[in-house]
Amino acid sequence: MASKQVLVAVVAAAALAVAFLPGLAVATEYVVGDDKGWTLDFNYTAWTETKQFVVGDTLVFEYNSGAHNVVEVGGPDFLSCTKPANAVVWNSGEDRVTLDKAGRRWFFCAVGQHCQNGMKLKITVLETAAPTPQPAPAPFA
Ligand SMILES: [Cu+2]
Repeated sequence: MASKQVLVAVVAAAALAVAFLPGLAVATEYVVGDDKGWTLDFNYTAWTETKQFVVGDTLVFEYNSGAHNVVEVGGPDFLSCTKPANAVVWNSGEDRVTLDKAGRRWFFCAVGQHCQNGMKLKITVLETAAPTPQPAPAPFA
């Protein structure tokens, strides 16, 4: 019986930890594409759909520096895969981009036809993590 009580306590503690996690606001580092990195033949749209980006988080683009690069552009240039002359370009092969403000950001690889072939990443950065549902407040007594 004692072991069952211990189990209940552990489960309760874990539930509490999960419930308070969003409040900790720990900056998260996202390796773009996870173990695949920044590459061709990867669906970055699907990748972003499972993430929630918040101000203070960091994107890390990992790739072979001779094969790819990372360019940050505006929305219209993102759609047309156009790299403006004044675009910010990263090419270290391990580029860290801090998400320092809320809003949309657009990145693509400007090597060859990589952008046209889907090597592009669009994200939305939130001011704070989306709130988790809270229990309704107790009615006034
Ligand atoms: Cu590329």
